[in-house]
Amino acid sequence: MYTDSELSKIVSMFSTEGTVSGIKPLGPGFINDTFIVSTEGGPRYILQRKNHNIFPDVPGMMQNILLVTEHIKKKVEQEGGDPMREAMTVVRRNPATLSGEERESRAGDLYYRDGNGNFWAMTLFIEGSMTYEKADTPALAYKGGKGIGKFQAQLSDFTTPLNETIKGFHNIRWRFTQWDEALARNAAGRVASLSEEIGWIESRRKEMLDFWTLVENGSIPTRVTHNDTKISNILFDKDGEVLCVIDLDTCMSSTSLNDFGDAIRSYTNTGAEDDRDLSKVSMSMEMFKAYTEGYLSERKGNLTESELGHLAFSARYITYEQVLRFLMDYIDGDTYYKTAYPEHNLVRTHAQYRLLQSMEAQYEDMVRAVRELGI
Ligand code: GN1
Ligand code: MG
Repeated sequence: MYTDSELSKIVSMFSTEGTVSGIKPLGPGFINDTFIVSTEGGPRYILQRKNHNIFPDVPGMMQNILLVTEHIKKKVEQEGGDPMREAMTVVRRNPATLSGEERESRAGDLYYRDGNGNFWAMTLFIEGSMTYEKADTPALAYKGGKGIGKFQAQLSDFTTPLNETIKGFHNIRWRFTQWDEALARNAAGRVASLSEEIGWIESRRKEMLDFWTLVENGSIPTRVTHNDTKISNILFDKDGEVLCVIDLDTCMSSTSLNDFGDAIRSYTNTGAEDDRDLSKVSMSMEMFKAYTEGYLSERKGNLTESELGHLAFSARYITYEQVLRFLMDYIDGDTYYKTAYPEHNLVRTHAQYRLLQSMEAQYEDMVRAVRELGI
């Protein structure tokens, strides 16, 4: 925990306008710590402690975010939009606070490293914006889908190679390597009590690897994607229109299917990601259709046959991967995700598994819906 005066000092490292009048925690992120900074006579800002245990190369990550946001801003300008509202703005360091070493280093003015070794970064807060934890109407799911479709379109001609901020993030082959190691390590001594849950993962190992082989052999293309498209990572305006996509920490080269699948995992869930009441958890076909329609309204003509043909499967893939990641973290003793109580990762595992089962049960309908909407 940081005291108010420590946080004020951190804020003073950045090029802010006005006089800082408050720094308050914001949002339920699982990885980073986020604060909103208010000023008198200036705008509001978002300050984040970037979790460097999870993102080993924060400078590389900040470089990605700068490049991507600058590219999107250019696109927004060309379309006559407002680049300050329809893209995130990275706030650089206050030049007067930069040491010679920071000045020389890669992306050195995009973050501040404090005395505890923690990395901090700042962006502008977009006034009049809001986020949702849940998509309550198909209209919102449609707009969310359109927002991610537009984001992918804006980045479709982005060619600068991006740093891989988390190794093998949605690469299930790499996830299985980590999984096998976690089982062998049995760090928290929980493996013996989890034979049923481990069976859920093992029984689907082959079909998931078969899918990923198509990415590895180039049948499914790789593009610049967001990779963490849950609804809370989108800013909407007061009328429910998408302003921009936020949380660009995992923006890198991957398949467009991962963005689609992760969004479906989030938008269509009738329950919460960590619902204890499994009877509330299922995939809403209505939300699936709405999101897909919004997404395809922006991307239809730009996806390959193989992408279109695997959209429905990608929802199963990412939800399966999420079951694996929550369970693996539980097996590891809860070292990755923030947890609110001791069994939290196990509860998340069960809730996401129920969602996966619901997708599997409705799979034929999902495939049919994509086909109809994709024509
Ligand atoms: C994390 O950072 P946040 O809270 O938006 C995670 C995602 C998971 C998600 C589950 C870098 O997202 O991959 O899908 O939690 N991000 C990272 O809610 O691991
Ligand atoms: Mg994130």
